[in-house]
Amino acid sequence: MSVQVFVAANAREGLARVRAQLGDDAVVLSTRPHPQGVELLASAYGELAVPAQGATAEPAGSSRILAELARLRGMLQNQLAGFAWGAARRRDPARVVVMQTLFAAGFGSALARTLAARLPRALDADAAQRWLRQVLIRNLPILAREASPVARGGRYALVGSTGSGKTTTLAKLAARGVDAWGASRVALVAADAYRVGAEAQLAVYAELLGVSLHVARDAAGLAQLLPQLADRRLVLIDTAGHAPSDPRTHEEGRALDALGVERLAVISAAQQGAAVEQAMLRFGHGAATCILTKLDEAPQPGAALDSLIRHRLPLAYLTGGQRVPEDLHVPHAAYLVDRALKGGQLATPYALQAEDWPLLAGVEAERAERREPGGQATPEDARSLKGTSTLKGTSAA
Ligand SMILES: Nc1nc2c(ncn2[C@@H]2O[C@H](COP(=O)(O)OP(=O)(O)OP(=O)(O)O)[C@@H](O)[C@H]2O)c(=O)[nH]1
Ligand SMILES: [Mg+2]
Repeated sequence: MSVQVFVAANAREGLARVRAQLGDDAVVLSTRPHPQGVELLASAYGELAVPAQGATAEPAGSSRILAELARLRGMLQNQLAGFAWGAARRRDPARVVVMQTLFAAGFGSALARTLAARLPRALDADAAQRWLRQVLIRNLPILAREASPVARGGRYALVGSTGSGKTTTLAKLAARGVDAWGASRVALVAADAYRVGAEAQLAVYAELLGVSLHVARDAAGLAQLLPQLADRRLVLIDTAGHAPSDPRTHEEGRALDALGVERLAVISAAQQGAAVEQAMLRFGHGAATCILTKLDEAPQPGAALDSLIRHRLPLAYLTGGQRVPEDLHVPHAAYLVDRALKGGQLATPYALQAEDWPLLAGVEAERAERREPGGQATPEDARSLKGTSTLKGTSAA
């Protein structure tokens, strides 16, 4: 039997990886917390039969005992997971409903656990769902309309991962800016010196909108250009997309800060949770506000909402399509939360199945066991819980 080790941020991701690599009928032998989240030992179903025909070599005595111990440990953990799951469902069905709803909608485990722990006691499942919806709505940071970049005016650079929708969104914002301030008071700056055709893409929009287009090859060029645009109420700067891990992301952020240019983080909602989180860490920190793009392509925008809630980065706009300028919207918390929770009803191979829950409960039980007396969070919890300690409308139950 060949056993493979999978390390993932949470049990759901781990299970998805196990299934993707070993097939839907893969068998999870054991789980345990890991500094990066959770470690799963799994094997393909067909490989469970031991040993293969014709195999004659007996494993050495000590390794056979170790292998047997590992097998027993896995069995025991799965049994305990089943008990923990059954107990949690009997003891606290509403909390389980909250966790299930959030996981199904793509929210992450740190927020799901925090909210489940703060659910007021004695609520039935329906009341728990209503409470959850209200808490999410209250905690989703939405920028006030009068504080939006177009309403306030200023100098803004759109920053974000490659292809997140920066240039298209810039054109949509420019159209709003023309409505608010007039074409002569709006300027576009092409500062994407990397991508072939980036400037030409922006030139098309500038011509359509009747606004001026300027080019800045680097920070020095931008520093020279900005004083010439002092009479413009809205200056929108298109930057090159980078992968969040690219070191240029930090350098460019610092250069923009030094020039007094505010950053608008453009983050696609149509990505898996880990990618949203990475983009939020790299482009969201230090940004004035955030724009979520590609909502029309996001079956489960819960991950993006989770990241906004934890990082408390105010959301200024949403985009839900490629049309300029139509597909730019002012966000409404209730709409977004309802849309995210609806995403949980989708049947996809990535959704947790009924038989996966005991496994998750096992990981949770083991995590709880390692907490300090008095309910202190584990180091992993502490790292991933950033921002959730200030959740509004919840108190530890
Ligand atoms: N479905 C959908 N597509 C979008 C949305 N916003 C942008 N796009 C599309 O996404 C693709 C990339 O958009 P760009 O605006 O060029 O993205 P970018 O971030 O400027 O890309 P780089 O400059 O290459 O980093 C284009 O095909 C856009 O039409 C949106 O809200 N929904
Ligand atoms: Mg671009």
